[in-house]
Amino acid sequence: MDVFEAPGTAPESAAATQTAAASTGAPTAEDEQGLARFLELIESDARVEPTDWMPAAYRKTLVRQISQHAHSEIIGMQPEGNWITRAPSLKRKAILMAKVQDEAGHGLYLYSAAQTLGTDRDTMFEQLITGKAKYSSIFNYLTPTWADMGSIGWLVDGAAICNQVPLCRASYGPYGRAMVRICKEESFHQRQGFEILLSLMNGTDAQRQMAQESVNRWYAPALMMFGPPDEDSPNSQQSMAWKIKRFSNDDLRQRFVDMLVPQAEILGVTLPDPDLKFNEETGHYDFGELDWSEFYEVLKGNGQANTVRVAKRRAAHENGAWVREAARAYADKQAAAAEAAALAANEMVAA
Ligand code: FAQ
Repeated sequence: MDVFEAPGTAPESAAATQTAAASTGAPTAEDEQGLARFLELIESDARVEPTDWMPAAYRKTLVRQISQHAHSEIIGMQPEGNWITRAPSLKRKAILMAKVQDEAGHGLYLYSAAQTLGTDRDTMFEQLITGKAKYSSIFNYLTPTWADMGSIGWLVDGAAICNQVPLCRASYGPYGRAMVRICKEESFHQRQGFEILLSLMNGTDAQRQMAQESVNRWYAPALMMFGPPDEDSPNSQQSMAWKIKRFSNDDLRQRFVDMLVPQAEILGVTLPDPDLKFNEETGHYDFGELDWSEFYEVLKGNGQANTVRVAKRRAAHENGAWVREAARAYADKQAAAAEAAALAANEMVAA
């Protein structure tokens, strides 16, 4: 095994080398010390911080996952943003606006965490608006009914919590710390979604039907948010060895299903899976096969809304150019004023 691979890594992902070492071909003494310290941090469940030595592949994996996560939050504002003007009451509108604003905030923490790894925000934005970057498959589904605001909160935020609570212990400090705040807000998001569905289920027949029809559409895509089955997940093993991910995609999916069943009973909705059944032996709910061809089609850009989601983000980015320019001009002006004041103060001292 190459010394620059973390324990348990697949040898074929030989990219686990520090940049400096890779450029000269041979690891330096500093790299070797850095690696030993890195492995110690991982093994002792301590945090890796931005100034610590880390393998280049660890850095790359983090940038990939954190930037995809940030993009998901930003694109994820659209399906619900679509309902802000049509929310059924002032109270619902205020809650939905607050939730969508939280998602913008999550995106910003996550972009900041990715920036600590040396990838600048403009590069990440560029990757998103040119369609090169991935974001969660779930946000390529449409939201034709108000009940979809309930399903997104209950199912999508519910899946996000199951996936993200373990990420609070991610080995990379800035990511884990960002996740703590994000998870607190996601818990509120999930409850508000549950409460929308509960209100509809306690309403008229038409409202109950609307809630059930929405759950029928969102259930399977929400289960796919955890990523492909473990045997088809190229990144899980390495990410778990590095303690970025703490559980496999299938383990988290199972937790999610186990969590949903009793909540669905309280709501009075039926989860759309005829194979869903409690297994006395395992103590978990067995569930039916998911249609993974749909997942891969969405990833390829052929989901219901891929084109419109990226186009909207690109337009928003371009329309906001003047704000970025104004902010930059203001910052330059402030910096010039501070420099002039410092110069004047120095001159006074010298006089
Ligand atoms: N969608 O080897 P793995 C939210 C890709 S929650 C699209 O298993 P990994 C809150 C994967 O990137 C949603 N692509 O990958 C909210 C990889 O491709 P790559 C965001 C997916 O990284 C709620 C390939 O498939 N949450 O935003 C998906 O070990 C409501 C092979 O997969 C996070 O991002 C997918 N669902 O595991 C906001 C959580 N799944 O990069 C608004 C952090 C997999 O090699 C409204 N991320 N792929 O080209 C993670 O935990 C992981 O990255 C996984 C994927 C679990 C998503």
